[in-house]
Parts: sequence; structure tokens; C-alpha cells
Amino acid sequence: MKSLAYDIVRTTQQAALAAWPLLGCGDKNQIDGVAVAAMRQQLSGMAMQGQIVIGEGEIDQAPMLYIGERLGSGHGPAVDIAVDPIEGTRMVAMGQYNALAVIAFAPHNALLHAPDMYMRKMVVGPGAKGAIDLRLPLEQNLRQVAQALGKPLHQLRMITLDKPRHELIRQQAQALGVKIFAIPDGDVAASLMTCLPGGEADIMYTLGGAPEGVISACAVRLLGGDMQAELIDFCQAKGDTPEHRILAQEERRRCSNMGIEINTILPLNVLIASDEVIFSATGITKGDIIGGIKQKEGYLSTETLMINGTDGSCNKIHTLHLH
Ligand code: VTB
Ligand code: MG
Ligand code: MG
Repeated sequence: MKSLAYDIVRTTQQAALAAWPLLGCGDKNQIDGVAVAAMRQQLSGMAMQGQIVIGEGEIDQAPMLYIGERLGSGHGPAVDIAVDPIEGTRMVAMGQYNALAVIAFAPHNALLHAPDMYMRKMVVGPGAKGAIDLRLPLEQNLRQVAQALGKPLHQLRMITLDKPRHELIRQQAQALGVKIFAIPDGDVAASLMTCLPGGEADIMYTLGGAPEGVISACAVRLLGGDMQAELIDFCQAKGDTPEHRILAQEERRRCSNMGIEINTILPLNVLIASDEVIFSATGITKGDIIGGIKQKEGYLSTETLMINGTDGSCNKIHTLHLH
């Protein structure tokens, strides 16, 4: 898999570059469509036996990169791929910070096979490894993380998403004096902020997407951080209504077909079971961790974070795209 690193960087660069002209256009589907097409083209030419195990859909619903789709030349390493060509489409459509094109490659069967549903997830950096336990209430987790980091609760910074479903979480944390940083969208970028130098967050806690969770787990594992997660159904994420119950039932059916348990705590080594992982994220809009695409004297420049478990390197790659 080591030999694929450069091509992997190209996949997120190409998706980001394809989406960039549509920045701020308001049309999420169009943005997703061009990014998926660019990524699929790049992936198809790679010397690998690749399979999408976490993607945008579960059946062949072109133009999505769907779960089960096989990509690559058919020669070379057998790899499982988790992908979010645009994380997130709303951020690109509305010109918000921290939009990324992301992908993670892992040996066959090393990634948790999760359907596209909600996931409760908590991430900390290396300094608080071992201090989180999703079976315990948020308050206890915050106290344990603060203790591990040797700082009082009022100096602890928690990043979350500014969505109504996080209102109680926000209140509970702020009641303890913990400082909240609520971004509109993008918990992959938020997860990175807990693990990278200069990331400025001590803990991330969200009810976000499961694919984003598994992709984040790859980066978190390689960076020496910690993460725990729990798949939750639509009612648990968005409230108990008759319509949501129908969706929740469908999610539970899909999970049992895939042999996955809902409402079970998943530690980091279950989310991603190998160190031999390559993670790549290219910025689209400007971000806290990864810069966005810029126009420079007629060329476009990109910034990519490529974390390579095969050689233990974390690389920030600045690229000038000459054509
Ligand atoms: C989650 C989160 C993502 O969208 O999937 C979220 O993991 C879902 O938002 O990072 P809604 O519940 O509002 O649909 C993101 O924030 C962006 O894709
Ligand atoms: Mg997406
Ligand atoms: Mg997303």
C-alpha cells in the first residue's frame, strides 16, 4: 500500500479542485457530483484491488461512490477504502470554513463497516489517550480528560457542531465551565483539531455521521489520539417522531444485515483495526487545520494533510497545480 501514497493524495486534490469552481453556488448535489466523478476517475487508474467499504450509498446509485464498488486496475494490494468526496457539501455550497475532500485506505477488513447513519463520537488527542469512556456521562469524561491534561475544567476546550441536537451537550459542558467551540459543520476537521499541534481543541463530542467517524478514526489512530463511538438510530439523533421511527427501523435492519451492532460502544481499534492506513484530506474552503484552495498567478494551489501509517509520517503538502 505504501506505493499508493502519492496517488491517494491526488484523489483528494482532484475532488477538491473539481468542487472549487462551484464554491458558494448553493447546489449541494452538483458539488457532490463533480467531486465524485473526479475521485472515481483518479481511483480507477490506481494499481490496486480497491473496494469502497464506506461511501455515500449502499446500492449502485450513480454518480455516488457506493459501498461495494470495486476500483483500480485489479493488480496490486487489496485495499478497503472509506471516502467522503466532499465533507461537507453544505459548507462548500454556502462558503463555510473547513470543507474537505477526504479518503482513507486500509488493509482489507480493517475498517468498521458502517452504514450511512448517525454516530455518537468522542475524540481526544494523545495527551488524553485512555481518559475517555462513552459508557460514562459527558461530565465524567470531561473531568477525566481535564485531569489527564493537567488543567482545570474552565481551561478545557470542547469542539462540537452548532446544531440543535447538541444543545444539551453544550449546556452540560458550559455548566462545568468548559469552553465550547461550536462550528456549523465538519466533524472530520473537528476531530483533527484535537490531535494535531496547534489544533486548539482538547476534546470533540458530536452526534455526526458514521462514515465521517470511521474516516476520522484512521487519522486519530495514526496521530496517537483516542476515540470512542456508538452507532445511534435516527430517533436517537434527531428526535422520536413517527417518520423518524420508520427511518430508524430501516437503519436497524441494515445494521443487522451487515452484522453490526447499534448502541454498542466501539473503541478505536474496532473503528480501525490496523496501523497500516493512509489518510488524505485536501482543503476546499479555508480551514483551521488545512488551508483551502487559492488562486495564485493563474494557477490553483492546494493544501493536503496526508498521514501515512506505512512509514509513520504526517505530511502537510502544498501543491501548485500547473494545469
Ligand atoms: C454529520 C457530520 C459531518 O454533517 O454528518 C453532519 O459528521 C450531518 O449534518 O461532518 P445534519 O445532521 O445537519 O444533516 C457534517 O457536519 C458535514 O458533512
Ligand atoms: Mg459528503
Ligand atoms: Mg460528510
